[in-house]
Amino acid sequence: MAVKGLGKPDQVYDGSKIRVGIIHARWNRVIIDALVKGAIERMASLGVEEKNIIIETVPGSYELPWGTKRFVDRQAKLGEPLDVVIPIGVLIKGSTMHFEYISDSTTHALMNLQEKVDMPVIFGLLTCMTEEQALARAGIDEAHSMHNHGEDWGAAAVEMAVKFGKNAF
Ligand code: RBF
Repeated sequence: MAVKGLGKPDQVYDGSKIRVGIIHARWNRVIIDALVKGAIERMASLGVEEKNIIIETVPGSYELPWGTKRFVDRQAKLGEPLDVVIPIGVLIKGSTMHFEYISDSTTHALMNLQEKVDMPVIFGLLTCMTEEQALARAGIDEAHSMHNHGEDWGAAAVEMAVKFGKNAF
């Protein structure tokens, strides 16, 4: 029996009235693209309109926290404010300490960002020990494929925006 994972939602959330930002790093692009696709497909299945999904990129995961902050600010200034944002990055351990420092600092910064931007910031960061782990979590490792975590991030984004977002109550 599968225990891990998001599980069934308590209800189906209608995403037809929300605007979502996806901002993704460009490192480990094959995996990133699959995760972004998974998030978009899940949100579309929950009614989010294509025109209401805005995509932006940054070079690497370390750029995600500030990039996300400015993305949120920019959209507000343009008069197209986001209801929720999904920063997406894939960190794969190498032979130096970069992985540890970037994983830790980026995770904390994204968590703290939620209060600064006062909107849900979904945790779309994979922190994997191997490339195989990352491929499996993006649903593209045929031998060890798991479901695509991007789908969970899309579902979490819709739920958080609809249930707790600025227009929710
Ligand atoms: N960015 C990622 O998104 N994923 C990685 O796995 C990753 N590994 C890196 C490893 C090294 C040794 C360095 C120097 C950078 C790495 N980056 C990675 C890029 C990092 O997030 C950032 O874009 C750059 O350090 C520029 O600020």
